[in-house]
Amino acid sequence: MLDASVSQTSESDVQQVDVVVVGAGFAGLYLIHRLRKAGFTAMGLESASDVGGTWYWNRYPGARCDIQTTDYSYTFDPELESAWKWSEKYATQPEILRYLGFVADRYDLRRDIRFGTQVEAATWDEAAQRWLLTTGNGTPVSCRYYIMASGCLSSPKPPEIAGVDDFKGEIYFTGRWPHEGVELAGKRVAIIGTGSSGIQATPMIADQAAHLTVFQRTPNFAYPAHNGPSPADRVAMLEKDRNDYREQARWSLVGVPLPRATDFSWQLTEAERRERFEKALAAGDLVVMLTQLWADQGVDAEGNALAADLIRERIRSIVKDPGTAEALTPRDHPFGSKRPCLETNYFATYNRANVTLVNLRQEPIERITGSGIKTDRRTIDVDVIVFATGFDAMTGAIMAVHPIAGRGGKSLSDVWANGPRTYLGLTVAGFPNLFMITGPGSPSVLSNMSVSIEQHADWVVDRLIEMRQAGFTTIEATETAQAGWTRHMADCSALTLHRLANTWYTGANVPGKAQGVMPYTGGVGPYRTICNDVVSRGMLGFKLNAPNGAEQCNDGEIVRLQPDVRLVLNMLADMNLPPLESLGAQGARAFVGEFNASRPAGRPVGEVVGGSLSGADGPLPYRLYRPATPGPHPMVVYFHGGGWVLGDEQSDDPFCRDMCRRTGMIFLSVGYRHAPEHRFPAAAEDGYAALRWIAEHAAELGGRPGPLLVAGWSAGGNIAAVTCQLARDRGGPEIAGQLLVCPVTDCTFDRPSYSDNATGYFLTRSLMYWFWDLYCSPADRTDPRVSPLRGKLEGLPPAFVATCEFDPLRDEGNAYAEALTAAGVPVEHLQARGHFHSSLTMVDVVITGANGRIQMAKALRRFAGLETGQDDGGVIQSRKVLSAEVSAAAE
Ligand code: NA7
Repeated sequence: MLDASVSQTSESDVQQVDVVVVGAGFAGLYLIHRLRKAGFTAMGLESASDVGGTWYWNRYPGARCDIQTTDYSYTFDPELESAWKWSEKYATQPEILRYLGFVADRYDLRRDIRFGTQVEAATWDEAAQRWLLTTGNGTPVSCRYYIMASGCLSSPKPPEIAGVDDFKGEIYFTGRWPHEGVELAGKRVAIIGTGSSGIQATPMIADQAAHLTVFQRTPNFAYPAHNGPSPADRVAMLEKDRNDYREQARWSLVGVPLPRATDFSWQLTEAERRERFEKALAAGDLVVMLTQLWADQGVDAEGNALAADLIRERIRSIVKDPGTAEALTPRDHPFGSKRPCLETNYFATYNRANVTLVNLRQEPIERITGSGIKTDRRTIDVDVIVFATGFDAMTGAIMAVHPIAGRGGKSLSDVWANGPRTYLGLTVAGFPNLFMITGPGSPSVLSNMSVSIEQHADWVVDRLIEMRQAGFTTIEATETAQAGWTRHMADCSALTLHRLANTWYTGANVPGKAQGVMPYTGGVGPYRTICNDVVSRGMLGFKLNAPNGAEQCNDGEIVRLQPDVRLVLNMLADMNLPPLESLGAQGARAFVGEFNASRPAGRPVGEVVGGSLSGADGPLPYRLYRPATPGPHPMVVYFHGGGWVLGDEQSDDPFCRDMCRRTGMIFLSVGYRHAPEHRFPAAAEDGYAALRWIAEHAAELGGRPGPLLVAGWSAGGNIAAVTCQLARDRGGPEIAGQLLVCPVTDCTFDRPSYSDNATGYFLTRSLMYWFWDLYCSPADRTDPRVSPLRGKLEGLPPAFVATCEFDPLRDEGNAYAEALTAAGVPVEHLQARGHFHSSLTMVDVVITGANGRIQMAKALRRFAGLETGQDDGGVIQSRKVLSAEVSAAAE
């Protein structure tokens, strides 16, 4: 242990080191080890009297980790892995503390840690380009780099209940449990709070106390831990190939090597869903239940509700008193949006005669009195009150514990007054050489912490080594990079359901705290690739300075795509597909067919029927999607995408289903003729002929009398736009509105979107050249039947035009929307930020595209003179929830 009284170097009684690390928990210990190995002088400052971090403080009865020990371990040293054997599947607090002590001993870490030392202030010294720390114990410390490894759940929340000081009995906090233990036998005990700590402590306290009263504000989702030895299958997986197991964990969603479920809830029968649930229940594993049921459980309220119902059913089956069971049943937040808990006899504890539940939703606490707790209905006298009320999570230890003043004396508390802003969750603009481990903006608490901690620590120390080699001594995030990360965080959190709960993830548990999803919800693996990309792209978003005046700043945003678009494009890139245009028309069609077969099947609609209609030169196939609601329905004539060459009336099946459900309208997808067999103007003329035929047969197809609607995506958007012009010019039929999704509207390739997005976004410039060449000879290209932007635009039906930022067709779509507006056509224009050409049609793959379809469906309903308040035809409740909040995703 470092002696606080000994000044190592300085005449001015300031200790000089390269790096200070605050905290001696999982993160701090590993950092000190790595920094020392890398040749830096490192000092740990820790307020506790020994190592352990959260496991030093949280000694309440029943405290355990709820990530399996196979996964909750350091992985940086294979010898350490074989030197330590965990005794159980979930380690108890004392065992984890022993483990961390064992690690500290093994690498002799305590000698660089000053224990019993609170940092009182941290100030960036502009002249020295160093941090100056004053501490509550010993000399101040000057360091080049300051690393907060202070934990996410280390600053307990104050009780916030009046009268605490009046209480004559004993008061304990789960997060500050006395080391010598607490004697509860024969006492009347109250516990306030039913988060993980309350749920773990309750059965243990009930075993000891004369009577236990649990004060619950919000019931939590909890399922059994099944403590005991580590499951043989998990151990076998680890032992089979330890490196591979660890590597999989590093690239996984939450830091545990379990592939996510890929089937959607609606693809499974009720019996299959129940079987999966029972299996997950038997596994006794937080992560299994959160990721292995079905693909939509974490992103869609409907899929989530199916899982939540099964967990609720289990609570009812255990708790005998129906009133208590109902009070314990969580109903105000989606499953997984708030931290779920693993439990051991928790629900069964409420069947004991010495346990009572007080539902604070029905009788809130008014105050604590000398003898107990007074609700608005009664006073419950107790001898002991246990506060299991949680933490000022994620930012508490960084902001509230000591003032941090960065460049220009700016205080971090002020900078974060409206919520934390970081770059990668690791750094903050204006605070050079300050790093956070598992800070807000990193996956941290949504992951297996040990995996995230090692990744963060490695990333930081590797950067310090590289800077030393290059002669740089300061590093600071740029404002642009930080703003980009903040937006990416918001995009990610729109994808999951976390934002829908009042939880410490969002700061909602602390009165007055700024609200917002604080951890990065994009996943551990994607986060790791992003951190690596920052480095491979020349420290993108960081400014580096050297004492000799050298500066490097490669400014920019690391992720501009929507998070799911990024994943899809990365996946496609990993597949190393040959360019479609190199396959020939037949080859490309076969490829698209195969590709489509592997996508999620669309959701059920009322009916899907095929048929034949009359095209411009003979019969054409069609596919009709009918809503489940009673007809007749308004009809949308739909043209699929595929560059006039690929696809057919079935190829946009998920999109047609989704739009049929959202609009409550019939979608009739037309199998128009394709190039090169049938070149221009075959597709355009088929489009118009199909429209006429459908108008004539609308009644027998179940269509509502009156004008039709027309829609299309990509080349289909082109045909839809052209069809509207032809219908206007050729005397009908009447069209109530047009939906053009990423349409081709013009034959020139010189707009910026063609060069900005020439490659890398699936629809490439060279593919577009190929499509044009196969469909239309250069002489015909200015014909409005293929370049509708060049046609007359007055008198066209109202339009909804959607364009995507990373699409070669973006600018011609924008130009069409603008030209329509200039021609007096009512236009609604969606410019989808961060999206690519296929985003809006890749239903259930690009989840962030859903908001665009909500807007499209509203527009179609408005065109048809229907109510638009009903976002999605009353189909998918989650989409309604998302609609209000995801607007940023497709603004
Ligand atoms: P949590 O999960 O924040 O739980 C705290 C509990 O205390 C929760 O049930 C709160 O209800 C309740 N609480 C907080 N303040 C009050 C007041 N003023 N009155 C009544 N009830 C209150 O903390 P834990 O320590 O259990 O777990 C933290 C994490 O540690 C856990 O998620 C794991 O990651 C490990 P609320 O839900 O806010 O209505």
